Amino acid sequence: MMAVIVMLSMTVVHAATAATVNIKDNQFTPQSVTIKAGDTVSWVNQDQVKHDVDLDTAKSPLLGKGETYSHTFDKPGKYSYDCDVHPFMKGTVIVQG
Ligand SMILES: [Cu+2]
Repeated sequence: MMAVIVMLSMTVVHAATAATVNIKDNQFTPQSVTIKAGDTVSWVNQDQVKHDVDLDTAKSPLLGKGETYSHTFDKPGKYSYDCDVHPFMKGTVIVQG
């Protein structure tokens, strides 16, 4: 029973997250992701230092190592974001209609 629940929840997570951006070595990788409206992007911090994801419309908390932040983009457009701690860290999410 437990295994069934785990498999189901994994399926849901996989379907919901269209793109994963790794935060490593003070970089967002990949730097640009393209998704469809309604899709979710997840950022995973793999660095020892804390980072955040600052979109114009939303902002993550400071993420420690291994922590994830997810955001769903409902409207098409080009969304630029950066890390408040390291303003040179920049990324883009392109949302297609
Ligand atoms: Cu940072």
